[in-house]
Amino acid sequence: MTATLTELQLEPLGPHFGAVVHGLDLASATDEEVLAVRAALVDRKVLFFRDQRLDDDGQVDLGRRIGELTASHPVVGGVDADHPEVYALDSADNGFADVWHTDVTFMKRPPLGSILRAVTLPPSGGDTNWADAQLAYESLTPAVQRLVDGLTAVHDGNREFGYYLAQRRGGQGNEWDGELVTRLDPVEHPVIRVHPETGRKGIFVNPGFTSHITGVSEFESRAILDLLYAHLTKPEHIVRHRWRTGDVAMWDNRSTAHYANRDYGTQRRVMHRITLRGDIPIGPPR
Ligand SMILES: O=C(O)CCC(=O)C(=O)O
Ligand SMILES: [Fe+2]
Repeated sequence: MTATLTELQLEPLGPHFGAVVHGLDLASATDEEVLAVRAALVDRKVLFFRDQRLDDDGQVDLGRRIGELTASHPVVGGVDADHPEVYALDSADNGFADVWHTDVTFMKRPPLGSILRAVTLPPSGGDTNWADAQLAYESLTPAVQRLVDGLTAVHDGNREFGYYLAQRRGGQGNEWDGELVTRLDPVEHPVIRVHPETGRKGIFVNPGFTSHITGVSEFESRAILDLLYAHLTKPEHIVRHRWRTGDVAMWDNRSTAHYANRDYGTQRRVMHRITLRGDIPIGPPR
């Protein structure tokens, strides 16, 4: 039997990065279409699907067809008892993401990818931006690439999420990678990550969770991180999405960072996310 290669209708959002997938209903996609989406995810790094009709169950079902789901978050429980995999970001509950970050890099195995659905949107504002961490690495000069290639950084989730452990769940924690997380111990990851599927290198530090680079002075760490962040978030490396209800975004969390604009005042904005289980980040060979 010959395998059929399903062609998606992809509208690229730039020469390298981001695409809108047209003509695909995620709730009724065929296995071939799901495989094609999985391949496009690695290639375009962030995909957008308009006019979808997913609810929480549909979002979870879709995620399970693409990969293995994690719990909602290492320390934040699911949106309700029936959906322990769904993480809700609700502006009415202090759910904001207006710091550049890659999801959950403060754990040993950060997610492979995330699937985000717009549930309630403000009349305007609340756009989300993604940065292409591979394009950003590749557009550094070779001398700076050599400097950062061998570095390791510490990621610490306590600044953003320590209070959940301290207050919200009475120190109970949540489950991640089959273990109950009752403390957020800092973890180390390579500053430059080699993508496990393509071998491409990308910047894998982020202002949300990276605390410092190891083996250099605090001053050097700050300066190197600031250089990498300023470079990562150059407009050439960004796509920006203006949400409509029903939209779904899917990103490769191994090769991108993202930022949700907080420019809608006291209006409500609610987003539901699921994350796909990832692997331990690997750096370039020494
Ligand atoms: O609210 C958004 O647009 C993005 C939130 C976020 O950082 C995430 O879902 O991982
Ligand atoms: Fe995020």
